[in-house]
Amino acid sequence: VNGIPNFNYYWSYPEMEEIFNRLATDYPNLVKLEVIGKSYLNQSIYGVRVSKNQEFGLNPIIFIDAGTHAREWAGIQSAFYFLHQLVENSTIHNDLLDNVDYVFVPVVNPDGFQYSFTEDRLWRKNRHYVNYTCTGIDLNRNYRYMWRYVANSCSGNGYPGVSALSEPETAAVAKYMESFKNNLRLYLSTHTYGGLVLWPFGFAMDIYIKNHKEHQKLGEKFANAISVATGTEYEVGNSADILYTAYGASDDFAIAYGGADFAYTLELPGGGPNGFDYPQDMIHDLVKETFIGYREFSLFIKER
Ligand code: ING
Ligand code: ZN
Repeated sequence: VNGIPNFNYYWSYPEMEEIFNRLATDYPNLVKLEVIGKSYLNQSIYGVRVSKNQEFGLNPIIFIDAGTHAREWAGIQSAFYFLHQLVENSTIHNDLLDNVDYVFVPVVNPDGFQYSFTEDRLWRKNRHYVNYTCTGIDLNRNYRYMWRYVANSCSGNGYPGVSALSEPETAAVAKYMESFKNNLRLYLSTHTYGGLVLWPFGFAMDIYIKNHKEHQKLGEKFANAISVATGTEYEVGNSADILYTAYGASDDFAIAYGGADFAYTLELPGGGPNGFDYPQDMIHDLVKETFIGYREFSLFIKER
């Protein structure tokens, strides 16, 4: 079962859609596939729920998304591998499915992803046409908590849009996430690149989430497990402190509106000439490595 699907190359969006559908058909007792909304260009955005229970959400929920930013392909593969392992190797990973339910949104921004696949490898935002000079809203500046119209023109990479949740992609994820509010314990947003485990809040340098010590400790569990297994190092810390401040990011939203107790933005290691081009023949090792870290998150949620 390992190796199907093949993690040695970057999949196109149609290929991913095929895999979603196959997982749902092949594992009806484990997987529920739903279209949670449509992108600006009317593509389906998928939610994939994984649970051993027929009734979803009796257990604590881990919500994982990826592909918020178009060019961050390795993050998508990593979330996909986690999903694939839980479903297709469910016997081996039985411990991770006991008492924990999972929600995946593997590609938040399919329009941007496809554009980065075919037109501009380094595209980040969605494909919302704003005016003749400019296209695209940064979806990770468009969430509702502490959303600000920062003086950042639409041509910039961090353009937050005209209002919070103005974009169909963020609106879909927000609504979907809020539907799990009562049981959402951990939110993970997978990005690239930098080798960082970032915890909230991102909107200011001196405002930490109240359980920040626990965030730091759990983040270090992820980082240490990977470091011991492969030697890859992650830095763990507050996003504003160790990276930069950002208004309207999804992890802050997950805490403020999603009911999550824990939230992280993961920046997987960089690779290739521009950092976003993690070499295809190394993706399989990368996703196996990140799975070792995800496992720690699961065990923590399960045992707490
Ligand atoms: N990095 C994140 C970004 O949206 C981030 C980092 C997340 C900063 C949350 C602050 C808060 O800019 C990437 N690679 O997108
Ligand atoms: Zn990103």
